[in-house]
Amino acid sequence: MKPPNSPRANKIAAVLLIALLDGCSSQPISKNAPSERAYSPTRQAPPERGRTATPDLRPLAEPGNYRASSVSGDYAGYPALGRFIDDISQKHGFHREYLYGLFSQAKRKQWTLDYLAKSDQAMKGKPAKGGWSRYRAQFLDARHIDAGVAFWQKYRSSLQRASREYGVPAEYILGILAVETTFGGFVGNHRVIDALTTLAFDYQRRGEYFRGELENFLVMTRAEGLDPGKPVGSFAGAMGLGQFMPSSFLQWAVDFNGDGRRDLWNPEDAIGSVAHYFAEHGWQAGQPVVSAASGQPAADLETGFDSRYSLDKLTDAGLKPAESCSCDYPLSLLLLRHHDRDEYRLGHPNFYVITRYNHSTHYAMAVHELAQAIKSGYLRTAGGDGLG
Ligand SMILES: [Ca+2]
Repeated sequence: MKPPNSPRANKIAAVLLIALLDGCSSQPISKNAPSERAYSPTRQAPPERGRTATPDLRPLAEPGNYRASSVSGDYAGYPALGRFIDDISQKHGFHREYLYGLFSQAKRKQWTLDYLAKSDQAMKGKPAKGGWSRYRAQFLDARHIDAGVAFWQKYRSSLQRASREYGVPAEYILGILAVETTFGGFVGNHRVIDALTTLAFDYQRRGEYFRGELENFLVMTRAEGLDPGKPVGSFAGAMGLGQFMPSSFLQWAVDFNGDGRRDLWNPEDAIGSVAHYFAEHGWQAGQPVVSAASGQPAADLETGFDSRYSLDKLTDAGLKPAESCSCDYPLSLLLLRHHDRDEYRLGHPNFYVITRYNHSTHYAMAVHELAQAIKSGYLRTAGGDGLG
């Protein structure tokens, strides 16, 4: 584990995680703190079946060797956890003894709580001057771009198939995987059970959201035959190359390599899952993402990925699109603050789709710019073979 006070890790994590924490409950992703190696979950032999404690339908085995008559350890005596266990054992048919045993091993991550308390405070207020320059510099570099080109070469056929089936260009799938984990180089090193239990029961501001994710995590691990004590991810519980939260896994992960499992740590499944996520959130094939604009808009115009203006309104306010646009849909006005100037751009509906992955203008802009840079690099190495 890298030191949790690593400045770079903190900076990135702050921006990305707070976007998650402020987002709606469908938001899938958070940036992890870096890990030293990727986790590859291994499927366990299912434990024996046939327990007869209750006569209801319990077709799924409970992976991992967990059993206790009450919760001990860090989470002993948490009434909210007791209610949670009651709820999900009724709702999903988990044995209480299994959950008591599992949560007896869950660790309360004080570092995460301290870190979030500081980050919540630091993220208040308007974007700072130079904010975009600093954020961009963390991702738009040779390390991310070269890794993207190499990943494209290695998984060319899967990327081609995902683009064809879901209508999402390969470079945007790669942009996500680059920003999230540098293509699996940093998939997180926090046990997901610890991360989610801590945030579910000790982080009041988003406790309800994380209790939902904890429930989904238990449903996911049981369905996949994974010991819930094993997977690691970000300190918010996001997993795999694309940093899917458990709710996103259940809704949008796909088995893209056809081995019968949805595996967030498998590059091909990650490619298909990201493309599927974009398609389901309204990606429009062949449509623009961001366009440049010149001029200085009136000061009272709100900016950000969730602002919505007609092209006429923006033109009246003093902005000139760099290219002609027959945009008959709302555009968002994006403010990017460099060290020495402010820049405005126009976000098209596909830009908004990227923010469904992480509710942040900077995040989506970094994905877009990395997508373009990786595509240019790939085309150069392809020697004129074209995309695919
Ligand atoms: Ca698979």
